[in-house]
Amino acid sequence: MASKTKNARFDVKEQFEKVEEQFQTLQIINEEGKVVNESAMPDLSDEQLQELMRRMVYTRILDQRSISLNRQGRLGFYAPTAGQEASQLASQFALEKEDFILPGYRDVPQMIWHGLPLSQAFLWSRGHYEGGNIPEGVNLIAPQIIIGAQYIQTAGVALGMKKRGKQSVAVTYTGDGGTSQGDFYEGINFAGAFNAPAIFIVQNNRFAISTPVSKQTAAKTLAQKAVAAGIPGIQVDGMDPLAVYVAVREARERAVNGEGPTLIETLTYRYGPHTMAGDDPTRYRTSDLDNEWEKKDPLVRFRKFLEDKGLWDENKENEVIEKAKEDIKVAIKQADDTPKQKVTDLISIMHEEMPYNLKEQYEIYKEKESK
Ligand SMILES: Cc1ncc(C[n+]2csc(CCOP(=O)(O)OP(=O)(O)O)c2C)c(N)n1
Repeated sequence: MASKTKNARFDVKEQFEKVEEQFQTLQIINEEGKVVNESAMPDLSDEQLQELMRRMVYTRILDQRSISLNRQGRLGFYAPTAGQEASQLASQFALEKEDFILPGYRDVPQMIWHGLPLSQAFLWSRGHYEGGNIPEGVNLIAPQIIIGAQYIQTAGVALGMKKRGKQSVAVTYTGDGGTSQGDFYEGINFAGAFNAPAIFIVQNNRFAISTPVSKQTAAKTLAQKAVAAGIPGIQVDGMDPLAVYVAVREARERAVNGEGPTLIETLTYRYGPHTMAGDDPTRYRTSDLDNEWEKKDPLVRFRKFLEDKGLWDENKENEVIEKAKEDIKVAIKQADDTPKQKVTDLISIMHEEMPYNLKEQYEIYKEKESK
């Protein structure tokens, strides 16, 4: 009897380990920009490859300028993005305009490339209602600050798309810390149960503010959390834009073909602080770890890959840098020129039809504002 129990325990462990071991990291181009997985190469034209690089360079400049603008007091909340460009931009690049993005606070770049004007991104950072007043036809909502909460909303949006017979997907992002939230599990489970066309992306940048992922969970990968929800999960090198693109593109194809949701973990790193509110990364990250991830820089590796193909050079890079700087200058001026917000503005964009209790408040503020 005793030996049977022993064997049974051993079997459980073995079965579990087999599942964990299946989550290998998908990589297509390595740190040197060399293709290591030819068979997984996405079908992208030269122009598309260049466009992806352009967006990554542009976004790195936007990050640098946003940090300066924040320090000058010209922006409010800002969560730095350098290091996460492949994870953020290649995932958005794999989507179509009709797909719906439910972002977290660090996902402003995806919003911009999905159609949000830069001036509105700046206004969102300032807490101005116009920042959350998403233009008609741009399929996204303002970023969620409550970590993991947008996973639930995404399951709902995806189910709504399915019920309306749309050929589109709902996509959301959270960080490694977000995967410890109850909302994360509820969202992926619900989407799995209802076979909803959702893509759940976990940008594992190794830290939830100062908490390392090793203290966040006993799980070896975050992708394996998909198993409990009965949906496919994949871990990709989040510093490799092509690996991210392929994983999201294939998840999208499966979703619109009625094959349900996917969980994608991108292994990435944020080079800057958590936000500009004052955390000091040197207190929770070693310079050795920073150096290790600097070598994986998505811009450096993609630049090498494109240069080897004769698709990128210094002139092209400088053109993008100048364009980004110019756009930012114009957009921050537009944000500055936007009239100060009134309480009535905020109330009037909240609902399609204003509920009676808000109508009362609206009238009170309208009266005050007219004085
Ligand atoms: C439900 C909830 N709990 C706590 C917080 C405070 N908080 C803000 S960001 C953050 C860390 C999030 O880390 P992660 O999910 O890894 O995302 P990252 O910031 O690294 O992109 C925490 C705990 C929050 N916003 N929401």
